[in-house]
Amino acid sequence: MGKYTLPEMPYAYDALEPHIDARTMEIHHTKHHQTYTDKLNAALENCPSEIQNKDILDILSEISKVPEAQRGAVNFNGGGFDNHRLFWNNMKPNGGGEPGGAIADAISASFGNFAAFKEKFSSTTAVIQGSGWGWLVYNPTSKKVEYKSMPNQDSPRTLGLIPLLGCDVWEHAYYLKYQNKRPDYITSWWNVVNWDEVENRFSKVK
Ligand code: MN3
Repeated sequence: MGKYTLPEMPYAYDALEPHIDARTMEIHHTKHHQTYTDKLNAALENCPSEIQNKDILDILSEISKVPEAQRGAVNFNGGGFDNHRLFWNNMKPNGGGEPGGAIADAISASFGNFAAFKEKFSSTTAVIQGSGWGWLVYNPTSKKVEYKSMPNQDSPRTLGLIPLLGCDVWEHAYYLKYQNKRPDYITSWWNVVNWDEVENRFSKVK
């Protein structure tokens, strides 16, 4: 039994239909997320105890402290473990729409208005080469929310950024329903965004 276990889904696999199909959600959770979890545990078993005893969020934010032999595996699988648990929770059935409150004000301050943010997020995430994620992050240095594309499973935390909203654009996230049409998946994904969760994350970092 490793340190980390696969988090439970906060809703049923078919709850995000028709935007994200049940089969994709089931494979994504039970196969992909499970594999990141298992491989994170395996990589940590080969790390010194001072690494093993830290929380994965602290490990990711100080990834250079992981011994070089394990750093790649911890970065990839630790990022995959954390990114996906954020992803499940930053979606919900009957989501979408526009945020309110402080996160809405922060988005307008950084991007001009919500429509401009949505356009920037969608168009930039659509053209990520290969596999990766589009993120709305909080930058503690600038004290602003920003857009950030990340390759593979690299966590925004490894750059000192706090992830607020992530869109997984690995093909495994959409290929069964959307095939090569990543922009169509992203357009549909906005309908399941859980803005309450994004606002909740933002409230903790300010
Ligand atoms: Mn994924």
